[in-house]
Amino acid sequence: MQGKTRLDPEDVEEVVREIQRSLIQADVEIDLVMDLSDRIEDRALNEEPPGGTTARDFVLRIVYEEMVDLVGDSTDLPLESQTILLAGLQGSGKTTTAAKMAWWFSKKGLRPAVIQTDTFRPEAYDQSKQMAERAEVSFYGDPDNDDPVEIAREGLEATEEAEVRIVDTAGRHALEEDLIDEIRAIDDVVEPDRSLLVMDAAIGQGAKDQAQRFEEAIGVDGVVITKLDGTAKGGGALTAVNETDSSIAFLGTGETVQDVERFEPNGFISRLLGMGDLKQLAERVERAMETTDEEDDWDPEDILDGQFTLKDMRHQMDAMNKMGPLDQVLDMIPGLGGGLKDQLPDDAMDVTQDRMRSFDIVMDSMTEGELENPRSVGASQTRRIARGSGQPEERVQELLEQHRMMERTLKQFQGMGDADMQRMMKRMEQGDGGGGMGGMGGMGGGGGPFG
Ligand SMILES: Nc1nc2c(ncn2[C@@H]2O[C@H](COP(=O)(O)OP(=O)(O)OP(=O)(O)O)[C@@H](O)[C@H]2O)c(=O)[nH]1
Ligand SMILES: [Mg+2]
Repeated sequence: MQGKTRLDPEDVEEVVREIQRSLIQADVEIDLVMDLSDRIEDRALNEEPPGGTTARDFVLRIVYEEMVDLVGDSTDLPLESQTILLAGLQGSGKTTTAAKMAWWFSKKGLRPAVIQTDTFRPEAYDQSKQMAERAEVSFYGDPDNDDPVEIAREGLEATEEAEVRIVDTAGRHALEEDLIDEIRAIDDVVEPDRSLLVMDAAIGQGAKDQAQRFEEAIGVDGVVITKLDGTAKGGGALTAVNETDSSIAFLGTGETVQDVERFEPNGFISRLLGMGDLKQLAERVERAMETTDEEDDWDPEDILDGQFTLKDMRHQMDAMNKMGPLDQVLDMIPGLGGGLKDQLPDDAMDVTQDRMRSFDIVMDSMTEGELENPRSVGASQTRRIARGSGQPEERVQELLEQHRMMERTLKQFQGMGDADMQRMMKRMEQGDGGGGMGGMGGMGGGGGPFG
């Protein structure tokens, strides 16, 4: 469609078919997919493109608007005192999500507490307590009490000083009547401001029944989709959103308490359609930068107008590490997700992380002057550094070569105006490979640590 100004039905049909394929692959329910494609087709063929818009832009906009309509906005979550009840199937990720959400609220400046009412699974108490510790939030549970309703009541009293109270419940199948009665009783005692249904991204067609029953029992205000770091795209959960007339609140993207994101339609849509997710990547970069040690006043901006030293490179490597496993980060880069990455051997990511660690060890054996001015490292210094760090000389050379490569990439960014930057991002987004790995130069050092 590129370059065309008029739409013909075959073009539209082809676009619609491609979207259908992506969505069905992402587990979106067929009915939802069909409704969506009808609407896209109808609008694309009957609406008048505004003057000056190309056919491609016009269709993209319709697709985007309809997708936003399908996935909805994120669940409204005011940053104020509130009680949140979590429900869901066994193993869907409730306990993990409780700690993650508590961590998230604490980062927003609120005092959270997790209340664990699972008396069903013996390990639940310890698991929950440990995760709350990791999230550095208050915790209430009572391993000696086997009445979840009583624990909930006592928990609310015990955590009175907390602002956001997150009540975790035992996993249950919505079709088991006694468990549904139990969560109803907890719901009555807790009187939550919102109840969230936690769902594994891999949930497929089962989502519908489950969602209906939980909706009847406690009323669902929002959905949390977990395990989006796996291969499942979470499209099944959209059925639950549709069924409960609710919205998505959070996304879980890993096992640690920080692996949580507030739902945001843009990123989720790109993920469903199999495009990279620039916005999310940007957020991760930002978060990683926030937690980077501030022991010396390192400013990433300096790199762009000054020298790029080994110290800068080390900071970049640290920041990359904090963003999470490299394969996850790569997944979010447009044009890489599912493409190039899949061609890498399975252990390629581990190897590169090992490599980054060994670079770190090498740098520990370098002098301040060498770190500031890596070009001063000659053959004799290389030998000394290798001996000092217990690494082979080739590793030291590799590090220096890596640094030169990153420096070269960064040179290209220097003097680049905002407009150029945006153009480059756009090109990456369109996935024509123009950016690809090289595009990472800005944050990771083009092609850099990935070998
Ligand atoms: N990779 C990944 N694993 C997750 C995520 N969320 C949870 N898990 C894992 O999934 C498993 C189940 O998570 P839990 O939080 O215990 O699930 P639950 O719903 O509390 O389980 P029950 O209390 O037994 O019903 C654990 O091994 C978690 O580490 C996620 O977003 N990504
Ligand atoms: Mg649990």
